Parts: sequence; C-alpha cells; structure tokens
Amino acid sequence: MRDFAAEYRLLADRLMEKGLDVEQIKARLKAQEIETPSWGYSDAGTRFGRYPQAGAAVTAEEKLADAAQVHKYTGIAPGVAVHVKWDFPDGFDPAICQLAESLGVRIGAINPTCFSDEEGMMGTIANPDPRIRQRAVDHMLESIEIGRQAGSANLSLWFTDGTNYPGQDDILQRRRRVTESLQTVYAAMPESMQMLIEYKPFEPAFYHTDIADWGMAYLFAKSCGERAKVLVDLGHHLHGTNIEHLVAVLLDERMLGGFHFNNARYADDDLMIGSVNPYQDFLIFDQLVAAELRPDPAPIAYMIDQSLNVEPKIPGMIQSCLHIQRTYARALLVDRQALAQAQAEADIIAVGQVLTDAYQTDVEPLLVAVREELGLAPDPLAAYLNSGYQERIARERGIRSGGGGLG
Ligand code: PSV
Ligand code: MN
Repeated sequence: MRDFAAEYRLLADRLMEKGLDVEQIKARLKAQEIETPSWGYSDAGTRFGRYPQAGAAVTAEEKLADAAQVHKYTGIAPGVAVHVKWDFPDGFDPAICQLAESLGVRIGAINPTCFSDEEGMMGTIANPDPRIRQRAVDHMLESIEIGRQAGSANLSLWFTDGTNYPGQDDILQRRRRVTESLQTVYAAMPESMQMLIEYKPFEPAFYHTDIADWGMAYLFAKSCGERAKVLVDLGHHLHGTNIEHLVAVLLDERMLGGFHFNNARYADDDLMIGSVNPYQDFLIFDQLVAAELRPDPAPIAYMIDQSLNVEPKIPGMIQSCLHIQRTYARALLVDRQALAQAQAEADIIAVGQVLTDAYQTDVEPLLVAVREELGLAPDPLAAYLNSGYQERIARERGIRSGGGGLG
C-alpha cells in the first residue's frame, strides 16, 4: 500500500523548490471539466457489425445515468454531450434536463446528427439540392432550440460532406453552400451559444471532404462570426500531423473552441485516449496549459469523443477521464521559467529535461490529494468497479439493440 499523504508532501516540497504554486495547481485540477459523449454509453461497432455489451445504454435516460457514474467517481465529468437524433429520436422533452440535474450531471454540447439521412449521399449542407441543404439547416435550427432549452453553451458541428471522385461535384460551389448554410445557422444562435466547427480529412468521403482541416474550419468559422470556433478532434488528422503545433496556432488566434479526445490509431475516434501515444497528449496539454496561464485565456470545451466498441463502456470512460486528468496535471508541472530560459539559451538538452521531468513525474499523490479534498475515492476506477453498478446494469438491462451510435 502506498503512503500517498507522505508522497504528496515530498512532491509538494519538490514543486515549491521549483517555484511552482501547488495550491494553484490543485485549484486548476479541481476546476477541470471534461464532457463525456452520450454515444459512448450505447453499443457501437464498425461498419462490419455492432458489438453488443450487456448493460449498454439505449435510452437517453440510461446514457445520462451511466455518465453520472463517471462523474460520481472522477469528479471531473459533469457535462454530457448529446447527439440529437440518437438521443432524442422522438423529440426533445426538457424534463430530461431535470433528470440530468437529479443525477448530478447536465446536458453539454448539442451535436446535430446531420448524417443519418438516406438522401445525404451527395452531402448535407454542401449538397447541390437546396431542399436537402435546407433539411440539414432545419435540423440544426431544431438543435439550437434544444440547446436553448437545455442551457447548452455549444452547438458542435461535424458533417459527412465530401466527394469520392474528382469532378463528382464542384468543390468551390460546395464551399459556398457550406458557408451559406453555416451562416444561416449561426445567425439563429442565442448570444450564449458558440458554434464549434469540426474538420476531418477523410471518411465517409475519401477524395475530398468539405471541411478537411483546421484551416478550412477556421475560415468557415471566421465567415460566421466571433462565436464560431474550431473544434479539434484528435482522431481527425492524417498520421504524422503535428497536432500540438496547430493547437498552439489556434490558441494564439483565440480560435480553438473545443476538443474531442480519443486516440487516432484507428484513423478515427474509437480508441481510448492515451492508449498508444500518451506523450503526444502531454505535448498538446503543454500548449493548452501555456495558453491557460496567459492573461485572459479563451474558454475551451473539452470533450471525449469515443465510441468504446470492444472495451466496457463506463470503465473505459473513467480510464479516459483519468488519463486526461493525469496529462493535464503533468502539463501543469512544467517549469515554464526554466523552459523559457533553456529556450533563450538554445539549450536543447535542458529543454528536453524540463519537459520529461514534468512528464515523468508520478502525479498520483497530487491527484489523490485533489480527490480527497473533493470528497472522492482515491482510486476512481477501483471504486466504480467495486460499486456493483456494472453488474446491476448488465443484469437489469441485458443485451438489447438501439441507442444510436455508429456501426
Ligand atoms: C465523426 O467522426 C465524429 O468525430 C463527430 O464528432 C461525430 O459527432 C462523432 O464522431 C460521433 O460520430
Ligand atoms: Mn469528433
């Protein structure tokens, strides 16, 4: 058994020697919030099939109840991102907001489901057919209304639009149609809402996608107005992309509005964050923290976007939250003064030392101290696994179909 209290005292002394403010670091960790996605609690799969799990959520109520478990044990996941057509197939009933509140969570980002339409083969908001474009816009307007009723701050947009073949459609005409549709949606948003525009270079279209990268998302956002920002989904880059670099640029431009965390090994978003290249996550958080420490940082909506196909869903989501928390903690421990000095002296070895020093720090004693102060169990995953909830939902819900999601 580790003596976390003693380890914490040693770590706190070491950090104070470096001039780091431990109380402020703990305050930031306590304020951290990560939304989990409703679709992470229902069954999903690949286009080759769905992998059912006993106890997987089907209704929005069940998804919220499962998300509430993640928040109950981690203390950092009070928001639940929803996908409109998957979660509210029969329309939105605002009573769900009271249910969420009674469970200790709230509805977070509203994701219009602009991709479950058979007519969408040529796209939605870029479709040459104005009727199909209008349908997509109408669905987003309904989503804004849901967001208004739920008090949600973010309308989170991702589109399947693109083409599979050169010449299939006029790329620039499509660009104009996207701009017009987004501007119409933007104009309907209340002041309290921001629009997050997500990009993806592939899938389901493979020749071109209409919002292929962060630069295009940036330009679309700029064409809408100052409450439109870019959403970075870690799974939506070509392998080898320096994500921390583009994150730094977006932060500098105050154009980073949101994040979808996951692991990109799958090419998209269905693997758990931190499972393959945790150092990259650290380098991304290093940029996020650097921006957070500058005066007047812009708010960023942090969300997980994982479908959890083969992993048990609630434990997978807890593990993902804990990885993000740990990574954030490590980035908070970067000695930024020493880093700036090493950079000024072009001391590459010292730069590497500062970064790996923070990255290799065992932050568990710090996190256990934070959890204790928040009244949480020291090991959230173990506490959840010992709670009996997983067995209960497996028994009571069994294996069923439905609930939306991909696959
Ligand atoms: C698309 O791949 C995406 O990343 C978008 O964020 C969707 O809303 C989400 O995954 C669920 O399909
Ligand atoms: Mn995403």
